[in-house]
Amino acid sequence: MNVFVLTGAGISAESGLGTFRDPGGLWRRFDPMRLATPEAFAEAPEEVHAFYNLRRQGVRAAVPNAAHAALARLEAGLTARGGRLFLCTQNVDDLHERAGARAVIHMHGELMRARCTACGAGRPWADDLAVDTACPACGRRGGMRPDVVWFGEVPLHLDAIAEALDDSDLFVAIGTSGAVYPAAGFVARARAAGIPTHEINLAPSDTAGLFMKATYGPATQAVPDFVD
Ligand code: BV8
Repeated sequence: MNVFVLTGAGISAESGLGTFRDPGGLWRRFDPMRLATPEAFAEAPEEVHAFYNLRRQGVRAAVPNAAHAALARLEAGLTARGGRLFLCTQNVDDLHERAGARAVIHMHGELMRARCTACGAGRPWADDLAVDTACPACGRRGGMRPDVVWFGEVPLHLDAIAEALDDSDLFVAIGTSGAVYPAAGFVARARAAGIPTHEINLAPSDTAGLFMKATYGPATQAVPDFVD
């Protein structure tokens, strides 16, 4: 059996990482257009670095929760039976990996990586970034950025995602508001292909009406219940 799981910030909420659109969420406190676009980085790189350095510290302090662990178990179980879990996350944290997931597709990039806009070199990065951070590959300063996908930038791995989605026997969305595209459009693509769809969330998402089944509750309870 091939299962496609899309996760969002809600799966990391109980690990202490903020979501984006819940009360007190990141995009409720900060303007994404001033912090999560290429234009914002060009205009105020230090402000953008400060925002992502703070979030990187939060990710380092966070620990994976029971929902991340349940998905790692699901991946191992499906693989052992000749099936597959395609774990696609909108999240830029590394909690799926730290919970033991082996193949995680980060369609919005990874906070624990940095990339040089001058030479394109990317690498794991756990430290703070600043405008004068020199690129370890080309040495230039002023070009190192968080290796995440900002608004207006093309998400990563879209071809592999589309292929896996079309080839899945079940589509599950976990902890996402269904507010950001193209990820929010995946459920419609699954339905059009006749693939069963299931939403696991704290509350109905913006695309709740497109799911055939739904389980509402905290991910640390709902996801293990679904998996085990
Ligand atoms: C694109 C990475 C073209 C960085 C993020 C105008 C100009 C340019 C683009 C657009 C535009 N208008 C619209 C667009 C498209 C835009 C978009 O969708 N905007 C929205 C806001 C309308 N999208 C883009 O720009 C994308 N690129 O379109 O390029 C293209 C596309 C395809 C092909 C070719 C070209 C790029 C989008 C990526 C932006 N990067 N983040 C960073 O993290 O800083 S967005 C950000 O939102 C995060 O990635 C986040 O993951 C994502 C989605 O949010 P959620 O994960 O769903 O989080 P949210 O807080 O919203 O919801 C949390 C949910 O969890 C809630 O439902 C809550 O109930 C639930 N929950 C809470 N606690 C729990 C829980 N559930 C369970 N248990 C709990 N305990």
